[in-house]
Amino acid sequence: MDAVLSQDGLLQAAGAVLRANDLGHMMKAGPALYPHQWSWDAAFIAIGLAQLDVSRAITELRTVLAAQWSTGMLPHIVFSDQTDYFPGPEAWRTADAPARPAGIQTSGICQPPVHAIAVRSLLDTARRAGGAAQAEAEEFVRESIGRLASWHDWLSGSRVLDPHGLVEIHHGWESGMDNSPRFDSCYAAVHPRVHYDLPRTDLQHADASERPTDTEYQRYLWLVNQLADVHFDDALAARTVDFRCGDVFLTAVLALAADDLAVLADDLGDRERAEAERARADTCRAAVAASLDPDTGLCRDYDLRAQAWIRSETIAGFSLLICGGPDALVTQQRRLLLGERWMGHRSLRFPLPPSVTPESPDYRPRTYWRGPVWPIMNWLLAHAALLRGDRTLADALRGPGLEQLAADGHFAEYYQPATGEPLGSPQQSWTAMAAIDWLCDPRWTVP
Ligand code: 2M8
Repeated sequence: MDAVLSQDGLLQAAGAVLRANDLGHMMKAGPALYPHQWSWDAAFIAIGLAQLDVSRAITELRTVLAAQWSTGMLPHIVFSDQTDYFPGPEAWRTADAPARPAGIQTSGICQPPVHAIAVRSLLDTARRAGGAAQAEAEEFVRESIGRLASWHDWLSGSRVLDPHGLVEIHHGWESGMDNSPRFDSCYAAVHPRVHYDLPRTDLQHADASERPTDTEYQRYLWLVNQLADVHFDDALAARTVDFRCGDVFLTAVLALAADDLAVLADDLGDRERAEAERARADTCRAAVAASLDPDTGLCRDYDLRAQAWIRSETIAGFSLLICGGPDALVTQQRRLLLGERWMGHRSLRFPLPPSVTPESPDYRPRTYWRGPVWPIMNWLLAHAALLRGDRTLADALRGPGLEQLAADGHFAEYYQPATGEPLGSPQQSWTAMAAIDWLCDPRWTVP
């Protein structure tokens, strides 16, 4: 499909992607490369899915929430019965973890907490539709608020050990931005003492130049095994695992999600929970603002093993534009994002932010989270801008974001910034969701 799609054509094609990836109770993140349910993908997908079918969107979130661990953690993968993905359930050894959910196969780590954002968005969409959809969504909010609250409590309680108040991660996969240069220094300290067989199923579906290397996968597996050895116990993991990073982006997402959970709690008349979530959002936001690098103007992650701030020029540096913060800092970040190192870079096919600035020595325009443009990031930045009332920035992301998707119709996982070449998994569910939400939700076009 190479002709530029009309908006109607784009919407039809995006709906077809989700129908094709649908396993009934969960959406595959991608048709071949990702045959299971990923946690933050599912939350994003539910936002777009609600525009088409509120009941199906609720099912998606129910599947995520049903896999919650007794600690409160939502695992990063809920496995389907498909077998062609590595590392699959046996590599995770979660059967030995006391906190795992009964009867459901999951991984043992988390991903960014987009879920309350999804539930609130779904509720808004259902209320616009009214009738049975609204009643079902309101019932779902009552049903899910406890699980969402314990998810957030777990993140703040068990994962904020970092003195700077950032949520701590124990694997790059927890960040969602697996091989981003954000984590190069943390991974440099990960020294596998075992050499693993790597059935790289991913390389059957994407070119090796677009994926992490074998050396990176050896480290990924080593960390999985270190965590499995302590049965994914958070306190033990913090003492033993080689990788400990205060994740500024995940912290910003938690702030945004806590704001939304506060709104949902208010809606149910649960003032205590609403106040707890607002306090959490404030704490997270303050930590994100405090991470700002005065030289680059970007937010920073913190390497807990080396006890050092990490300097890298990645899209996660714009975390203040995700969660909001002091006006002067938000204005400064906004200027930077629209400027010539990022959305205004001379090399870009579409004026959209690459995952790493092309000015960085770490920039790899075809390689996964090391350079390509990710439509889901464009959607998230646009969503956050709109919440802040910054329609100009939201439009600057949505307009070219839709053009990029209409130009090839592949709904790629990511795109080469300079050429617009679709990369990674085609027909990626969350990319389709971005198109659907941008085209269907009236908030994008009605002031
Ligand atoms: C990518 O991550 C998985 C591992 O979790 C992989 O490469 O196999 C990341 O982009 C992650 O953020 C995403 O949730 C997942 C599925 O889309 O793919």
